Amino acid sequence: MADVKLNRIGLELQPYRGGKTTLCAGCGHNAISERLIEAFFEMGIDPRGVIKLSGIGCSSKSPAYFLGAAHGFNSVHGRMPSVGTGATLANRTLMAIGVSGDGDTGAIGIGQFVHLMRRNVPIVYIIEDNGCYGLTKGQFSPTADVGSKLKNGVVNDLPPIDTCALAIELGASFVARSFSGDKKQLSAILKASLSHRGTSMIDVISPCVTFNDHEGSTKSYAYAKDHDEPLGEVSFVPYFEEIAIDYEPGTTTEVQMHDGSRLYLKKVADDYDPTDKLAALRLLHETARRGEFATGIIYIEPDKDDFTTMLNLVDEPLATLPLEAVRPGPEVLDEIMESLR
Ligand SMILES: Cc1ncc(C[n+]2csc(CCOP(=O)(O)OP(=O)(O)O)c2C)c(N)n1
Ligand code: SF4
Ligand SMILES: [Mg+2]
Repeated sequence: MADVKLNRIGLELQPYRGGKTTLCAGCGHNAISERLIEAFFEMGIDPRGVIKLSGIGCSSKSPAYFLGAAHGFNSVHGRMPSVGTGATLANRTLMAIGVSGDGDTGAIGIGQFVHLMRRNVPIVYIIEDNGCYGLTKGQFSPTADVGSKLKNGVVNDLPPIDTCALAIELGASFVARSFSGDKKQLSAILKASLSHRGTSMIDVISPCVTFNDHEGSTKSYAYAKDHDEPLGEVSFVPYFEEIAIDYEPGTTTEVQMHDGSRLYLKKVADDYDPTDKLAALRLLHETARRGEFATGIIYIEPDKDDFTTMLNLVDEPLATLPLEAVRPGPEVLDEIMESLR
């Protein structure tokens, strides 16, 4: 019998896989599921300690196709952030991963998205961004660019929402953009996001091959390939690996993650500092003005307190606290009332 490959916690790949995909062959969302399977397996994260969350859309169906052994909650359209916030507060030991679409996040769910970002809730929040409502046959979504064309020739004349700029502005502490066709970059970003404490917001350009992959679309494979401006190479070294990265001083930014992992961001043209909020926003505006999109880790604030820390939650999950601890009884209420006199 051939040797089965086990990861560092002794698990096979199988519990990291999910059901067979029902999405269209070639859909960018399938490639993202593949990268997630690899990232969780290689990071040695036990899927039984993970909760997958989503809203509604083709993208929101994809948690069914990875990490079959994890917990899952496929919520209502645009409502995944509040369900995710509740889950992470009720059980802070769970690792939360949310998958949404550009419609699910940018349209019906924008209010919920905004509050998730400003709270820095500990969750990896992925937007599978195809610039359209794939599940309902390809109408423009709020991330569609001005001038982008539908298959039937209709041109979008509304300005797009840049979810990365919004997330940075609002307080997310790890913000990245990638492309479903860039295996290496997406893998490194996903692994780094799994080491981050706080909100990791990752917008992944993920072409809809059925409704938005034609000429004139700015979310097609061809357009994404030609207009992707990587910020430089992203290398991630998890805390359990001892790899020395050789680099010329001044060419690479090293970021220490809170679990001891290290992130190396190789600079391209000019000195880009991913910890500088204003520089990150400027970069997003400048690239968008040129019709390009920057990919890589755009902003990172590794030491920012996450929502559970801000709330000073007890270590034991609220969900398993004994009744005496969560229902202190009338005498405690009387005492509080007395102290307020
Ligand atoms: C309350 C509500 N309104 C509208 C819909 C119809 N609907 C289903 S999916 C969807 C948009 C999905 O787009 P997106 O989030 O970008 O996901 P994609 O299918 O493109 O991956 C809409 C409008 C719905 N299911 N529920
Ligand atoms: S309709 Fe588009 S987004 Fe939905 S599964 Fe097919 S290719 Fe993917
Ligand atoms: Mg979409």
